[in-house]
Amino acid sequence: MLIKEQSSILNSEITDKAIFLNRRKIIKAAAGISLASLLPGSAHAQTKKYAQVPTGPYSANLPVTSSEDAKNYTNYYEFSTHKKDSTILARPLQTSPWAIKVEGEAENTGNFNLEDILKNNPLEERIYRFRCVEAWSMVVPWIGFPLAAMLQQFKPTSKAKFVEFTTLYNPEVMVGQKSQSLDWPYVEGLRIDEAMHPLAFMAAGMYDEELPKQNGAPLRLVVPWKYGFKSIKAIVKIRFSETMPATAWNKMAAGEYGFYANVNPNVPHPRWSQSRERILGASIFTPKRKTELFNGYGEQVASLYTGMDLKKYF
Ligand SMILES: Nc1nc2c(c(=O)[nH]1)N[C@H]1C(S)=C(S)[C@@H](COP(=O)(O)O)O[C@H]1N2
Ligand SMILES: [Mo]
Repeated sequence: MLIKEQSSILNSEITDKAIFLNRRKIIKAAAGISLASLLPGSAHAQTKKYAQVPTGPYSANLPVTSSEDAKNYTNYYEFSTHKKDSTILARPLQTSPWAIKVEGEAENTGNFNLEDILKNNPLEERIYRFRCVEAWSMVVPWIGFPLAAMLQQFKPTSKAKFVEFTTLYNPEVMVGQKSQSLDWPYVEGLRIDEAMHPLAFMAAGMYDEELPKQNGAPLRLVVPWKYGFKSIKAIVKIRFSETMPATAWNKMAAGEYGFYANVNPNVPHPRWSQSRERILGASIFTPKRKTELFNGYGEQVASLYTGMDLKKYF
């Protein structure tokens, strides 16, 4: 009984925090406008680059993770397998200019400057839950645009059944690529209907600022209903294909990292039960959170997997 009461108190507190956050965003944006119009040019640098970006749909009803935690606890094997190291190791990475090569089953293929892609896709903020397969989770206010909007600009043909994404390969800078931790370059993929789902997102920023290098600058994928390893960083290539792409973690250990990788508390990973998650930044006294099927986005995405055995297609 006591436990039940406690969890209902927690829920109301969580909702209040979410409302508080949205209010704060509006107040902050209003403050940004009035300050910018009153102060001389030098003061503009004080305003965060993406402070005015409007908040889009699907905001998570959970407290947002502190930006310091999200920036300094990263998985980026191109630099290091240690979560705190990439913050410094990624600094030499040149993220501008940046081009993305589009290949395969599409009419509009070739090289695209990131600048042009950003011009063609209005930015919005998406406050999403994020769940790593290692059983920790966070809530991140991403800045970016729907993946579908960009993919449609490349005019995929009817043969495009999958989309493959590739990270930069440059072992001189990405020093982790000198080790064989993964088969480089990092590759991820989605079925075309997953890629076109309105929740699938391309992030160029977070916490109102440009994406930090260690979080995948200048452009990364965010697929909030799937384990974090699907959300590939520093994308240089997009390929539309008729067949399922071979993805980096799946090639490494197919029995551990499936192509679908939908968050699912009922399908344990060999080394991690997936039933609960540690909330990044929470005190050691905070109980672990119950993991939700599709990371809480079931209402939006479950229909993509109708008739599929999620234990088989994990
Ligand atoms: N290119 C690349 N993308 C990657 C990874 C990586 O090592 N290399 N790690 C993945 C994993 S396992 C997770 S959990 C998320 C972590 O994102 P974050 O470091 O911004 O929290 O990035 C994913 N994208
Ligand atoms: Mo992860």
